[in-house]
Amino acid sequence: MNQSISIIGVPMDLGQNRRGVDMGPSAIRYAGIIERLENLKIHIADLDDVPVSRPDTRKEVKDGHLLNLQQVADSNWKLAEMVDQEITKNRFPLVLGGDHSIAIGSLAGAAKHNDNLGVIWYDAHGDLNTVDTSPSGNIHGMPLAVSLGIGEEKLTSIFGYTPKVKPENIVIIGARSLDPGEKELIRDKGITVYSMHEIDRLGMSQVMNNTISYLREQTDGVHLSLDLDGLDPEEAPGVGTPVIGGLTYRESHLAMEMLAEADILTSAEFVEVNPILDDQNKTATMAVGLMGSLFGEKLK
Ligand code: HAR
Ligand code: MN
Ligand code: MN
Ligand code: MN
Repeated sequence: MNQSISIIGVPMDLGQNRRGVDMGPSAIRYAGIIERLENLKIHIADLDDVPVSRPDTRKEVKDGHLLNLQQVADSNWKLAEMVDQEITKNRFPLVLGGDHSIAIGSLAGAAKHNDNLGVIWYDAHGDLNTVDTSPSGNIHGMPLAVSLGIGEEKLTSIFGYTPKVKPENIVIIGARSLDPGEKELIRDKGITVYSMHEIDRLGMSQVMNNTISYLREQTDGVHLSLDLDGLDPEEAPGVGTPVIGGLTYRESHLAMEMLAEADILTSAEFVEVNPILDDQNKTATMAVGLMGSLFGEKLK
């Protein structure tokens, strides 16, 4: 893996309606991400956070059904520019959220550098809603659809091109809460999904072996988008939309170690850490542990 990492914080909480997830990047820094990676002899540059406007907590700003559309679009455009710049400088972008709407900008910046960018979407959710299928109007439930070029034009057109990814280059891991419209899109587009059902049947080791060998064949770079709500809320309670029956820390840790060994990633993001809903920064600490493994920490 690239041994120069640029950390980009995105204090975004406008893609959903629970406050506090904008403090995710601070919580992850406070939990020691910089020191943890520096111990691995990785060169770290901690860049400034992407500017995000403050929500008006007294009233909802809705564009039709979409919450905070313009502000989410503006921040994602800036994030795309930063991710693009870091990759151009041959540095690995590690993006810290913030709610999952920021994957729109991460993928827009990263996919510019690949014809066939692979995406590992590690999440309880599919984030494949559009303005028509979304039950909530929350953009954090839409970034994967947006990156496929489906949905609101102000989002799909970010960074001046669309689509960013192809459906056959996506692997979703950990899904257990999919809306009807998302299931339909998964079927229509033939997107690979390892839901909790397949993970229980095959085991994480087999799931990761399949994912890695498939993406290695199929793609020319891979972005990991890890939503902490993919983990079980008993272990990782600091998330805005917890879903029971999730992945354990042990399974996730194994997945990160296997990705480190496979050396296929070209960018990554860790999202949805909400310290207000957390228990003593446990979820941010877990995120830091996972990133340590992802970047090559070994037990022996
Ligand atoms: N599917 C629901 C919606 O679109 C909930 C999405 C929850 N989202 C996230 N992203 N935390 O994974 O509103
Ligand atoms: Mn904010
Ligand atoms: Mn998500
Ligand atoms: Mn999620």
